[in-house]
Amino acid sequence: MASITVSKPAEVNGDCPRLNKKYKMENNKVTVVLGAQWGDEGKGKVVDLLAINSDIVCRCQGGNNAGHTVVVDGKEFDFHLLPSGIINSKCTSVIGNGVVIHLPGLFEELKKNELKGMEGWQQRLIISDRAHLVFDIHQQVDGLQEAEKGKNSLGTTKKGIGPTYSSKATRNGIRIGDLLGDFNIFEEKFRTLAANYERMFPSLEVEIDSELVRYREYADKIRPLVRDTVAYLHTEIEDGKKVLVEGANAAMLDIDFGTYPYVTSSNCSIGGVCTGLGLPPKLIGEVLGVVKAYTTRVGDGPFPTELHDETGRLLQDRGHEVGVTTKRVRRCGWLDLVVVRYTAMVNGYTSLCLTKLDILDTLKEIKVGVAYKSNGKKINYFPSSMPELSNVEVEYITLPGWACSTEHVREMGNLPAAARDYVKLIEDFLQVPVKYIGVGQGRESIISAH
Ligand code: 2SA
Ligand code: GDP
Ligand code: MG
Repeated sequence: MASITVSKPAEVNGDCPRLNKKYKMENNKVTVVLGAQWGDEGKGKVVDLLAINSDIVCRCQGGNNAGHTVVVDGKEFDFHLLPSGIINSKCTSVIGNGVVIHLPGLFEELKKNELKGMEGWQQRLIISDRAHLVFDIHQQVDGLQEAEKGKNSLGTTKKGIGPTYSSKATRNGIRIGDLLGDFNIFEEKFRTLAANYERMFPSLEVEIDSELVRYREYADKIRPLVRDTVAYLHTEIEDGKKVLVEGANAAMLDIDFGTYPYVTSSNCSIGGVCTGLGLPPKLIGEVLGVVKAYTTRVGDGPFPTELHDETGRLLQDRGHEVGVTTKRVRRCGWLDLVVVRYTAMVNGYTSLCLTKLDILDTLKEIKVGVAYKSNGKKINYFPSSMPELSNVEVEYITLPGWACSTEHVREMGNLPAAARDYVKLIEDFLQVPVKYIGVGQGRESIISAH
């Protein structure tokens, strides 16, 4: 019998130099920045820093619930829908298909930043035609749903995020592409959406006709910015362009892996990068987890290491822990490594950026949560049940503080020994290297640790 030789299907692994274009593309991987806790870890600052070596910065999920702060030369910018790379004049910014866009909010944000000196965004902002629109009705519904829940409310930002992703999932959503197509079809879809919501919430006030007039104007304003971002990104990656992805919110707010139902309505972990931009997993390169040196949470839901004492207030004051979007005071607590180990499992961080180390400068002792006990027994999983998570007992390690300023430190070797020990504990526990350490708000306030 003749023997058949089966050669190794190298092309399948993408490592076949014969397929030159594909080979090159798969060696140009995308860098991802993700929040490793409950948000507000300082992702904006990290993205601004990495944007220096990037050509394209993308948002892949969430909407203007996010609030990302960038401080350059003492000037503070806050971004909600715009990628934080937008202030870098050599970067193109992409708002991907997974993002939900409130057009009035987007134009307000652009105007506000123009007044702060941002120029030329028209040439470097690209918006996906597949992204869903957040209407004012969605925002009203968000508020009404929260009010209906009463004491069980989630503490949403009331930016319409949940209702818009609900419309997307029930296939009643309206996309940017619909707005730019036949306006009669858009109008019909909008009237259906409004009628559905009016049936569900009789107190809802929708000025349908004036809203349609307004959206006809938005269509003209947005048209030059819209394109198929999937094809765009793949072509650019193939051409060797460096792509950076800016996660919004954070893994513990992820609709699947977060503290459900006290979560946002998108996948804020690594999966959202693939679905929100149309990028296959093999194009994902470095995944940088942004970890605040303590923990904060804004909105409701369990928070095992929360501090209701003087130390909690100190973290809140020194860290200026106030919501960038809603101005709500953020709840504060010790660093919870059980949380970060869990999000590291889900996200596969290749390195970490530890932010706001300087906020701990005045503490004599610092605690770190390292294990949970549930019903008196140590557990090796992260509870999915909120009653269980609310009742876990946290085991802490206590470390001495460094009790001096780290604000002006720019090299790892110049950090006080106790601060280096703090960083080492985090690395050892998570088995992920800390690549950057934040010691202040400004772009320059960073230590490259490796
Ligand atoms: P939503 O509005 O439906 O996404 O709210 C659901 C939960 O997600 C939380 N969430 C956030 N948590 C931290 N930071 C966020 N961005 C803003 C900021 C928040 C602000 O940067 O400070 O200004 O309040 C953000 N966005 C959503 C939210 O609190 C709910 O718990
Ligand atoms: P994001 O949502 O993850 O981008 O974070 P936010 O912008 O909502 O909140 C982080 C806050 O901490 C902002 O005010 C930042 O300017 C600030 N920040 C970021 N990194 C540092 C740091 O290393 N030290 C200090 N003191 N502030 C920082
Ligand atoms: Mg934020």
